[in-house]
Amino acid sequence: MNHYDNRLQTLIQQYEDLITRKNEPQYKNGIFERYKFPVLTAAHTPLFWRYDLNPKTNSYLMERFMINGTFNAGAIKLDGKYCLIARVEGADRKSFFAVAESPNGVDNFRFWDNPIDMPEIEGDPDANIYDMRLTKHEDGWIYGIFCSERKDPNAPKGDLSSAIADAAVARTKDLVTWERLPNIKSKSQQRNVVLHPEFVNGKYALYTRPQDSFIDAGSGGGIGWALIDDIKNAVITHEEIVDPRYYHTVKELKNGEGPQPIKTSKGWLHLAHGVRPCAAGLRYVLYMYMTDLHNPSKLIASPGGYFMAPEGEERVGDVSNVLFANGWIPDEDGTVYIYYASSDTRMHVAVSSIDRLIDYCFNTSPDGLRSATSIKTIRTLIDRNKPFLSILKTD
Ligand code: M1P
Repeated sequence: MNHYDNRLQTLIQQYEDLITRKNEPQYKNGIFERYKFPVLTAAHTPLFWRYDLNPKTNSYLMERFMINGTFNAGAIKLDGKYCLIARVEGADRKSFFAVAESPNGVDNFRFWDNPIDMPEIEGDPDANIYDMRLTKHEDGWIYGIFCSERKDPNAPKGDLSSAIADAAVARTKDLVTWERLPNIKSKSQQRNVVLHPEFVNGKYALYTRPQDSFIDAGSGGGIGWALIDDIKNAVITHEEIVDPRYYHTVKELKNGEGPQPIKTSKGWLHLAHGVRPCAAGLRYVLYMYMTDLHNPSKLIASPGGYFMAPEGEERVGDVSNVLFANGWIPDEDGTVYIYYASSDTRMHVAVSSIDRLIDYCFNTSPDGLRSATSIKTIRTLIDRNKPFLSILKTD
């Protein structure tokens, strides 16, 4: 076999081994089970996206389009398949969206043949698009709300970094063909905007994240809520804060809504990310909260601390010390597949259930904001455990 054929056989074998590798749950805290292997990495992207397979024009069989990472994926179950719309980032730093589907939600994710051809807005093209949240709305459409980034036209000469984040809207029925709607108009920059799946008072409702600049949430007080008259020309006129940021919490610096909330008999379940500053830079963790079933902007449970934080290899990547989630799938039997990205590099899955997540939200103490309140919480637990201590004895 010549060099080309040899390399091709190796690549095909490695690729199929990776895609078909069985994933395994890891049991730890009882709240969820993380799965051992990432569900999507750069190496999961099809060989025919990366290689020119013609031996005449690529005799060395080199990559012609390099992929840097696959992360921050929206998620939805469609026609019985677990679908992720991943943020695929090329070596050129540009992101685009692509669907990968799995028959069981935990492994065997395979990308569809073509990335999504997301329409641009005429006359105002995005420099970069990423982090789609998918909402199957009661109006019958599947909406994707994502960040549309462009260079700040008002940046001083020589400033090549200032950028503007807008919330972009597109809709589809099949994840293949997308209708792009105008970006959401807002007085501040917006990222991490999520469409609520139901009408509220006859209007579309958004979870928002007002921010002073591209990176800094600044005076934006946390995760907001806004009602929208017309999704085809969405304007945020009034925002109220649903889940505020606080000093010395996991969401001190900023927070952002994760996937579309899940409706349960006890209220709406929310997954979000919280960011705090530290000597190593920014630390992104996931946390949960719940809002009222009949008033989704009213906070009813706010468990303190993080729900998930980076562990092991999750800690390292392009932007290290980051967990970020914008996709989860509640199954018919109450199982919840939580898709999360680590360090802006790869996708993972953790599995829980609606019942366990509700239990977690209502039975984890809120952050008391002081060391003394944490001591009180643990002392209360120790006291309640006194009658049960004998069950921990091993002799
Ligand atoms: O690099 C970590 C994350 O930073 C941003 O998150 P936020 O909107 O909260 O600032 C986003 O760029 C996100 O994509 C990224 O994962």
